[in-house]
Amino acid sequence: MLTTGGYRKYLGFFGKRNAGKSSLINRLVGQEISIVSEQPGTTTDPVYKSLEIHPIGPVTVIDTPGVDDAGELGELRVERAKRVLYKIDLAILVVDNNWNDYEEWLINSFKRMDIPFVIALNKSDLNHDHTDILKHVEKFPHLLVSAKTGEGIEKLRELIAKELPEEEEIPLLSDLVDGGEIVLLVVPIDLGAPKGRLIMPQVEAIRETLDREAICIVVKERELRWALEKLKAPPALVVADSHLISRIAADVPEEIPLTTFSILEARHKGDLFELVRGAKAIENLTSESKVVIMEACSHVPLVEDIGRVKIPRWLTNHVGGGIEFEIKSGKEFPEDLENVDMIVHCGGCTLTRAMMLRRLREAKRRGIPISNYGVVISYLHGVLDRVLNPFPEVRALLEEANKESQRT
Ligand SMILES: Nc1nc2c(ncn2[C@@H]2O[C@H](COP(=O)(O)OP(=O)(O)OP(=O)(O)O)[C@@H](O)[C@H]2O)c(=O)[nH]1
Ligand SMILES: [Mg+2]
Repeated sequence: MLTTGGYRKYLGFFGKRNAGKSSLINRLVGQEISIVSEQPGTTTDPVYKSLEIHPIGPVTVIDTPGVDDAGELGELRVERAKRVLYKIDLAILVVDNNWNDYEEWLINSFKRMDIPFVIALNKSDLNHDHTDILKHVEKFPHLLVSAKTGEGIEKLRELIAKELPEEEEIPLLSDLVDGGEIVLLVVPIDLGAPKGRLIMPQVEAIRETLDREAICIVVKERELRWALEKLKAPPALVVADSHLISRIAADVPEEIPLTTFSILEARHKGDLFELVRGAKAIENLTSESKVVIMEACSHVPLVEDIGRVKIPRWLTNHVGGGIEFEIKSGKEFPEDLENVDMIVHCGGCTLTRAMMLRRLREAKRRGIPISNYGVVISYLHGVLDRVLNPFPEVRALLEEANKESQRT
């Protein structure tokens, strides 16, 4: 569905200075991408390199500057390491011949942030006595390697491939309909619509319906009622544009499953459950709150731009004024998110699923509730429950979370 680039994995290499992180990376990828020297502190800034490693697939390896020992946990370096931690899918902890607070700190960070990791005990050619270190690492995936001789490198590649989390592929809608059923798409052709074409989620929805051997009918909102009257069988699913959702919800009989393109995208590209949970934070917003509107691309804002104008207006009306809004655009996840009470993210049409999940994870790690345009719009229009009806698994998770929060 997506190009493999969408599933590019980020691997971060950590460890003390001189442990051999850069050497190991070069050996692992078979290229000299990072400078190696016997001088501790050779790598001073994270080094990024994207490439393909068999059998892992497309990856970006990140070499990080090492830290000498626990006493030298310079704040800057810790900050830098953390910044890398936010990005990665898996960590490789490179250990030379000693183990102390720094390794413990890293392991605890990986665990706390839910980052899978492997431990490479490097410089096996030097025949260090590893008895003591093995005690610390035996519970975790680990192996002996030598960046110098290449010993264990093939096994390390295999171990990384094994420990990397599986990328789940979630369809846009093909799991919601059966062959022969009708999917009715409601597509507005207004000033916001691009000239002469449909937008990606609409095209994808048509394509998935066809792949499913179901029947796709596309109408504008004005023809919706007419189409429903003309159909002999009710549609198995109606998908509408978010910003028309309250009007369309009134036109579509309650028993017909209805959702929005944004909700489908939120599930396909991100984590619908987390985004819905994030939307509940709206109830805690006050006139003192700060909300960040996050756009993944820097498009030229439209006059009635959904993220810059409409959502701030609706949220302000809902809370009764005073909210401070800040727009942040670009592919990098912003660092300065002090005192932010909520993030409302765009649909992420230019992002891959992996990128979107990483952004959700970053917000979560900072304890900031995050939702997206589509979910927030449905919430503010009072139709969120209805547009979530087609997703019983998400509703079940929400109920579970609700019970959990009542218990505590
Ligand atoms: N004998 C032996 N030496 C190694 C091995 N791996 C790295 N070295 C040596 O260890 C030294 C440090 O290697 P680097 O790869 O620069 O270490 P680093 O962890 O990237 O160090 P910083 O960038 O300073 O944090 C160099 O002199 C390497 O040649 C190994 O497997 N065996
Ligand atoms: Mg280095």
